[in-house]
Amino acid sequence: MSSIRMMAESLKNIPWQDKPENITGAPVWRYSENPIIGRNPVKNVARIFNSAVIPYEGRFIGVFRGEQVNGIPYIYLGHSDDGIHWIFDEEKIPFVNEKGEAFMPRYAYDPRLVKVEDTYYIIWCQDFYGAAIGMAETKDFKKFVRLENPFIPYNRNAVLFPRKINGNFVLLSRPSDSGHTPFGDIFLSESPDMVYWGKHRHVMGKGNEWWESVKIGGGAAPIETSEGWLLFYHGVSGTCNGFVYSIGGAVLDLENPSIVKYRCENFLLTPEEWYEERGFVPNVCFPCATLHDPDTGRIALYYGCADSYVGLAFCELTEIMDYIKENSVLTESDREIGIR
Ligand code: BMA
Repeated sequence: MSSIRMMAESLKNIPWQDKPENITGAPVWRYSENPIIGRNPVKNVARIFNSAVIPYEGRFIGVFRGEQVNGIPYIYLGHSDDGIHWIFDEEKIPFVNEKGEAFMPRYAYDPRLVKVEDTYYIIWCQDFYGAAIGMAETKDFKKFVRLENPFIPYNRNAVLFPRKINGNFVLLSRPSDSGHTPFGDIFLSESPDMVYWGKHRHVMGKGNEWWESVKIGGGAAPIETSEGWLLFYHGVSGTCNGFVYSIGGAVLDLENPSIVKYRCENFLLTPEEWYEERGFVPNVCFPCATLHDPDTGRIALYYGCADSYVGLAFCELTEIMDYIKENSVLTESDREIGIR
């Protein structure tokens, strides 16, 4: 076992269960009481899934994809004492523009939530003449200021790094089409101010392995470690019955994160439990956030299940990094800095 350090604030109250004896394959195990969020969780919302959480003032706060009973997805705020039991606001997050006027997206889904310095950023997918990236910032989870469309369509799965790199904000995204995109690589973009984005680089292409052979997309905000940025992402394969979404793991270079240092050829988690295999869209494990604690190396991974539920899984930093390294297979485009 190596001893790898995680650069993050301590999180003593991270949700946790010890690893069961019977784990084979990747060292990632599900919370025994999954799913942690079931159907009809709040008034007028049929399903909550693909959602992100963060520690806040000694408790937890999250942004949740709520599929309304009219079928339109929106983002709702949730609060929790333990990261497992959640209470949701009945109203959608009330986004405003910089003048303080209401500025609601037509729809919003797959939110991520990342703190950089003293600001929390919410990033999601919305309609901007097609599927595109939406963004807002908040400092207090009371006022949510939307930033005007940062990218042209079509794009999804935007994931912000939790600190600036070489003075710039850094964001992963997955250029796409406006439908059930049958392709997709992860790219990276930089910005000095979260308004203007450029220096786009290719990070990772869809994999050679079956489970990620159609497309991939960023998942949880990368975790900074002494060996590089640990990224949980989703990989999609095509079957005669539709797409299957699994969770993969990679490690990106700390200062040049468009370079992939390690990429696990095996999935870390794939649909196996009833709440992953059965639901509105079967066979989906869709990672969106982690909670993590540098003192213990514990990582709690939040993932959407079958477009119907939220699941929680656990792993330990050194163990998961060792597994990714031992099973790493890199392609030429992984090793490149991603400029052509
Ligand atoms: C993707 C996104 C996700 C969803 C997945 C499976 O394209 O829309 O929100 O979980 O499909 O349906």
